[in-house]
Amino acid sequence: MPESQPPRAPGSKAARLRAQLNGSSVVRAVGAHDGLTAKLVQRAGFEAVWASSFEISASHGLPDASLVTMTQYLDAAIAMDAVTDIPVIADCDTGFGGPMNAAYAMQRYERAGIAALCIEDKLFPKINSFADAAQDLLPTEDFALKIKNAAEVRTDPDTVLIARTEALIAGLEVPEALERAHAYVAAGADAVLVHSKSRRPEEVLEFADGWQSDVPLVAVPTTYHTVTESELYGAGFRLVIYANQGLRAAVKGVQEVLHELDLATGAAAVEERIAPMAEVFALQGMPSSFGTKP
Ligand code: SPV
Ligand code: MG
Repeated sequence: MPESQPPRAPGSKAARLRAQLNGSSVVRAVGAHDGLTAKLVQRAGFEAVWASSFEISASHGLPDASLVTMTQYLDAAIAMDAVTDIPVIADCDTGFGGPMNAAYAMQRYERAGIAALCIEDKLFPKINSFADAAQDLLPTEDFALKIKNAAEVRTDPDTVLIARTEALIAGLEVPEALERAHAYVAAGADAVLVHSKSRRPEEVLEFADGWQSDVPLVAVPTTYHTVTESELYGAGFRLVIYANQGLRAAVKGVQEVLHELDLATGAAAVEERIAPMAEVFALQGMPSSFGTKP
C-alpha cells in the first residue's frame, strides 16, 4: 500500500466540501464521467461533481456492474478533478472488493486529491441499483468493517467518507436501513447516503425522520424526482446528488441529432441544434491566439 502523505492545505476541496456539508444550504452534486462533463457541471453553478459509476460505465459502453476497474474509475475521477475547482465525490461502488480493497481505494483516491469517496453496502460485484436484478447486501458488520478500514487509512481528516446503504433498494424496510446506517456512522462514516428506487420521496423522508445522528444525509432523487431541494434540506439531507441527468440529456440530444442527420442530405440540417465549435473550444480552454504570429 502507498506510504502516508502530508495533510492537504486548509481550503482544499475536501475541507471546503466538509464545511459545506455542515453549512446552512443544500450542497448539489451532479453526475459526470470525464473532464468535459465535469466542467459542464461546474459551469452550470453546482457545488460538486459526482463521479458516477453509472456514467463512467456507460461512457465505456458497459453496464454499471463492477466491470470497469478501480483504476479506470480513479482515472476518470482524476480527469474530472484536474479541470474543475469544485470537489469531486467519487462513487466507489462497493469499495471494489473486500475491506482491504476499500482501504486501498481510500489511499489511492486520497493520494490523487479526490475530496470524497462513497462506498455502498452491496455485495461485490454489484449491479446498478435500478437494474432488474438481485440486489444483495453485505451483512451490516462486514460493511461496517469496510468503512472502518477505509476511515483508518485516511491521512487527511478532511477527506469525506460517505457510507451508502442500499437496504431500501434491496427491499428491506426503513428501520433496517436506519440500523445499518447508524452502524456505519459508528464505524467512521462522515455522511450517509440512503438510496431509494421509490417513485415517491416518502421512503427517504421517513428514513430522515428516524435519523438519530448529526452526520449529514445524502439523497439521490432519480426516481422520486418530484421532491424539492428545500424539502430534502428541511428533512435533514445536506447533499443532493443529481446522479445521471447530464448523461441522459446527452444521450437524448445526440440520438435526436444523429437521427436528423441520417434523414438529411447534409450537415446544415442539424447546425442550429448543436454547440458551435467556439463553445467547445471555450470548454476545452483553448487559447484564442495560440500559434498565431504577433
Ligand atoms: C451512480 O450514479 O452511479 C449511482 C447512482 O450510484 S445510481 O445509478 O442510482 O445507482
Ligand atoms: Mg454508482
